[in-house]
Amino acid sequence: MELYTYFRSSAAFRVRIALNLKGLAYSAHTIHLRKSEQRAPDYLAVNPQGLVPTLVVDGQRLTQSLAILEYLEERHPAPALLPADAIGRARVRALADLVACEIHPLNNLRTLDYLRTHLGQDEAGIASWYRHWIADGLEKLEAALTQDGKAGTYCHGEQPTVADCCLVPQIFNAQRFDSDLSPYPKTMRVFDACMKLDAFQRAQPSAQPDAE
Ligand SMILES: N[C@@H](CCC(=O)N[C@@H](CS)C(=O)NCC(=O)O)C(=O)O
Repeated sequence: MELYTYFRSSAAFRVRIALNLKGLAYSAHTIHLRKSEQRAPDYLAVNPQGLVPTLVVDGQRLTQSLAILEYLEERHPAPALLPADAIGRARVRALADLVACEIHPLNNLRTLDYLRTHLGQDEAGIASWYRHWIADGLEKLEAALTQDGKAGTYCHGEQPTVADCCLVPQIFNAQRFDSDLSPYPKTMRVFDACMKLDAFQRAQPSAQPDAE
């Protein structure tokens, strides 16, 4: 498998974690988002959305990190990253969506660039926007992790799931923008437990070949 990735991309980070947890080897093609390589014709021919990640499997190009995680789960079911029961799967997918659909798009590179270039925001304004949406989302994630007693060492019980694949990169983003994470003790306990695992360590930005 080939993964188009960028060290700081949290969506690519999700896929790197899942590949590592499942013990799947891949070769990395790095796309430098800050140099706008995602919009170069060569890469648009791979992924017309101009986003990372893209996973190439047997010549087929897969896009959208959550769809890629679902593909990996179907094709390589062990170790499972979704629970065995349907209610559990819905809970895990909801946690993953909370991060990937509610928090991440608001703080994506192109969103921040639009604030900067079209709406005249300076770096302080952008950081304020970023931290606002992190706090809004993590408050809801903390409530979701604590309210039903189904979180354990990880987001759902005692095995990492796709929810953890989404949570950990989001916390890295929050830390990069100096967000206050003290109001989210359960979330941070899960984050700390994940980061004890080799699969998460190897997937983190500083461990990537294009790390700066
Ligand atoms: N929903 C997409 C989001 C992908 C995405 O936004 N990737 C970011 C990096 S985390 C990107 O490529 N941004 C480039 C840009 O905004 O121009 C997914 O989950 O794969």
